[in-house]
Formats: sequence, C-alpha cells, structure tokens
Amino acid sequence: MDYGFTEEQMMIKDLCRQIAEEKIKPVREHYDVTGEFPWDIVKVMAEADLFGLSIEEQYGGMGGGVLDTVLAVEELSKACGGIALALAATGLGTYPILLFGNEEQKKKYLPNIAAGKTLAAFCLTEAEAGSDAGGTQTTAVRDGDEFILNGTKQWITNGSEAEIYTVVAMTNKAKGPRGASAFIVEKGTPGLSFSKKENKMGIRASATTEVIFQDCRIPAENMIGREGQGFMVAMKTLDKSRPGVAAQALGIAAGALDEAIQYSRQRRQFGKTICSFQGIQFMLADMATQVEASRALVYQASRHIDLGHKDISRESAMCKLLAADTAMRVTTDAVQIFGGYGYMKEYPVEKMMRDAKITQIYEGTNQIQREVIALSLIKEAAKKR
Ligand code: COS
Repeated sequence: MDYGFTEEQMMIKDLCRQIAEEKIKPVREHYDVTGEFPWDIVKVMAEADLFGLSIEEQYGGMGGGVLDTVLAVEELSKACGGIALALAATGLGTYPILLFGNEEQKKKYLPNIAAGKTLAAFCLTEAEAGSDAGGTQTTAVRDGDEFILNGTKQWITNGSEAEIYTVVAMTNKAKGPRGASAFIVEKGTPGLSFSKKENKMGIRASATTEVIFQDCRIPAENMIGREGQGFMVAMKTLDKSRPGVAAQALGIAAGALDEAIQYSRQRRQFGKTICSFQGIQFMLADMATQVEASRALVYQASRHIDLGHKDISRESAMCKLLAADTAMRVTTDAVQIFGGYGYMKEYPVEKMMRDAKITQIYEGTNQIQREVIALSLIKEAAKKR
C-alpha cells in the first residue's frame, strides 16, 4: 500500500525491518525468558541513528518528526515490542526536554540521547498517582540554587538503565496539578536509586523499576519549563508520545497477523491447509482490516502532530486506543489460529499476546484515552454554541 512516505521514511522502514528480521528475531525469545536488558540491540539501534530520528539536527539528531519514530517503532515491534520499547521510552523521556527545555538543557542532553549513548526515562506514575496523574506525591523543595526531591516513582520504563530521568514533582502541593513542576535528574545523583526490576507478564526485555528520590539534590537550573508547569509538561509529552505506544501496538498486531497467515498456509487438518476454511479466512480478514485501520489512524495522527496541528490530544488518544485494542484482539486471534501450538512458548504468538496487553494500560489506560476523547468532543461542542 502507498502511504505517501518520503524517501527518508522509506529508508527508515527498510532499515528497521532489516534490524527486526536479522538482529531482533533471533534473540527475542532469549530476552523474553531472561528479562535481561537488550544492550546489544540498543547498540544496533544507536548505530542506525534511530535515537536521533525526532531530535533537531542542531542537537545531533536527524530532524524528523513523530511519524519517523513511529515507523521505526512499528517495524521493530513486529519482531519484539519489548526490545523496541528501549527506543520508544527514550522518546517519551526526551519529549519534556524537546518541548519545554531551554537552550542549555537541549545542548547538554540531546546530543548524547540522539547518539544513543544515553537512554532517557519519564517519571510520572506513582503508587497513588496512576490515571490520576495530578495526584503526584513526590515533592521538590527549593533550597537556595537547588531543589531537594523526595518520593518514589513506580513502573518506570528504562528505569535503572537510563542516564536521564525527566521527573514530575510537586513544588506546591496546595495548588494540585498547577503545583507540579518538571525536572531533569541525572543517574549518579546522590539520593537517586532504583528498586529491583519488576517481573512482568510481557515486554520482558524492557526494564521496569521504581525510581526513588531520597533527599536527592539537583541544581535549580534542571527545572524544565517554569515552576507550576509540570502537569502541562506531562500532558503535552503524553500527547506527543502516545502515537509511539500506538506504533508499538500496531507492530505487535502486524507481527502476529503475519505469523497467523503463514501458519494457516502450512497447518493441515481434515486433509487441507487450515487457510482453506472460511472460518479461518474470516478471522484473517478481520485481523488485517483492524490492523490497517489502526495503521491509518496512527499515521494520520502522527502527521497532524508533525504539521503542528493544535488540539492533538484527541487524535493522539484515538490512535493509541484503537491500536492497543486491535493489538489485544489480533494477538488473541493469532493464538486461536495456532490452536494448542499457539498456547506453547515454542511459537511467538503467545509472547505477542502477553506483550500486547500492556499497550492498553500504560501511557494512560484505554479508559483514560476514552475520557480524553470524550472531553475533547464535549468541549468542542460547547464552543459551537
Ligand atoms: N495539554 C495541555 N494542558 C492540559 C492537557 C493537555 N493535553 N490536559 C489537561 N491539561 C490541563 C488542563 O487544561 C488543566 O489546566 P488548568 O488547571 O489551567 O485548567 C490542567 O491541565 C488539569 O487538567 P484536568 O482538570 O483535565 O486534569 P485531571 O486531573 O482531571 O486529569 C487526565 C486529566 C485524566 C486526562 C490526566 O490525569 C491523564 O492524562 N491521566 C493519565 C496519565 C497517564 O497517562 N499516565 C500514564 C503514565 S505516564 S507513562
């Protein structure tokens, strides 16, 4: 299908498809079983300049947009959504600096991120502040030209492996979401530590830890944007990054569909390949249609963000919602087509089904996406009156 990509975008897709086939597929099972962090593949992605895709050229990046990263994440996720996440989560952790960082911060941090030398992580979620991101408890108290951070962030992707942490903390709790501010914290800062890695259902190649701040002093110049802007930094970051989760979901779904088609052409029952049966054909047709619809929405939302459209929250939430629900449905159906074999770890579809589930949960549950979409519709309708 022709999606109207530029030559660069076609090259990104081809390069990532090659990395997925040659480098990721042979090791995905190993990382799924061991839960080790895939540094060897991160190195391959860094050498291919993937970490710089959406970073401006003056900071060492390729100067692309959301769509460029989305294409990379989709292709890599066809092989393994967990390994691809090292890239997508670094994008998430970098957006606060890209969107709200000052010149010094950009010059200091972006070149190493673009080169893939340092990974980034985004620290918003806490034990009591998941969907209710405004309920952040972590505090940042000013002390001269420093801030002292205290609190624990939970389920942080790239936790302990990243060098750069963008963190939302309360500088004035009484003000609620308007009392939050965003900061950059470097690994190695005294008072910053990590819990053990979480033992997860899926995306097991990805590191997930708590990020703990205990009297962690950081220079006041590490504040991103202005004091009190932290919640907005977080929301605008999520608006930009959700197509990345959608791309991960899309890749997982497309990978599972591909496996299911191939399997249905080989597996024989009742003297025929199972793809001869209409029951299987209808399943494949529905799976492919859902994948294509998700793809269209993910690309459109990414393009609109890159074109600078205002009010991107709705489209961003819509593409994440559709692609994640599609990934869950399509991977479940792929397991069904494989039958008993699909339930076994020898075949990749059971891992894909486990990997898909998280896309309905993180960067805002799909219930939160529906809320964002509905509120945007209602707000728009109110303006028309
Ligand atoms: N862009 C800019 N500003 C935004 C915004 C956006 N996308 N969304 C909200 N805001 C602003 C609002 O305009 C409001 O500003 P004022 O105080 O000036 O009126 C402020 O932020 C608070 O907004 P709201 O009242 O809607 O906040 P709620 O506490 O009701 O929360 C949701 C809104 C649920 C949408 C938000 O908490 C959310 O996205 N939660 C999910 C968080 C998430 O994705 N977590 C996953 C972990 S991160 S990997």
